[in-house]
Amino acid sequence: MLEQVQKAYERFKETKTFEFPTWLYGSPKGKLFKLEVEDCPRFGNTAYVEFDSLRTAFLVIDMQVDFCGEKGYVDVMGYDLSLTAATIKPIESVLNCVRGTDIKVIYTREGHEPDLSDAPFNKVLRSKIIGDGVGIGDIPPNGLGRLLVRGQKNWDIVNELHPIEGEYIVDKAGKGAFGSSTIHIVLKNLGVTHLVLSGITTDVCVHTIMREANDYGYWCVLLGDCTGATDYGNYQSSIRSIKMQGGVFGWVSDSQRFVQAVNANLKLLAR
Ligand code: C5J
Repeated sequence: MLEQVQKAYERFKETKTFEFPTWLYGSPKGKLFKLEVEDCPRFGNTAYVEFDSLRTAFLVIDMQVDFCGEKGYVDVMGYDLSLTAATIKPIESVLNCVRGTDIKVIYTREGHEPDLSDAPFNKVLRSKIIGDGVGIGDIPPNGLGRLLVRGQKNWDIVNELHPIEGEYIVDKAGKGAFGSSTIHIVLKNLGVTHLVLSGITTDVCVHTIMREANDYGYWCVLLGDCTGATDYGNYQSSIRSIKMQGGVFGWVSDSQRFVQAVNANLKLLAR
């Protein structure tokens, strides 16, 4: 391990690139491409992460009406929806770009069984208190359905970003995904090593999943304009914390740089 780290370190000094580690994963199966990332390894510096397209997944985390639409869970809690809804357009632009390449698209959805048998009591109670009597499992006045309950309209992914054939959906009851969903086996079966993350909310589900994936050794890049929190300060500190310690949870880039990298290298590859 340390010999390989030394070699990769020497290469990084020459290229400013976290190269795809063929010693670990074998030869590339798709096409290699590089993405510019922010402030790495020190604040103010730029670096690149190299991906193998066939081992890359674009993760769209919890882009459900409940987190960015009217009469959803976040709306009922009284937060400013524009902060989470602002992510829809940039995510749409990335989806339009990766569809038609060999990059996989994986969605997650947070939600509970109708009988709430998979919901922690304290989670449901706290939601009822912050929602002034309307919490998880309840229908808000003139609402679309029961908050955060599977199968309800408000639990669905927003229309603009709806999955299409060939894309994967992972359901989870918690904020993270690795503890209690099929995500890990799906990623393993697909041979994914590198994740490009998007979705809401930055400081809750996105950060939890990024931290879990990072601990399992996935190479994680969060697209900063494709994620939002219920509080702008929390968004900012979540982004900053990823970049501490030389990238303690991975890297940060944005939709424009990612789309540019994909378009320059992968367009027109058959799925
Ligand atoms: C929250 C999520 N914020 N998807 N869930 O409760 O981040």
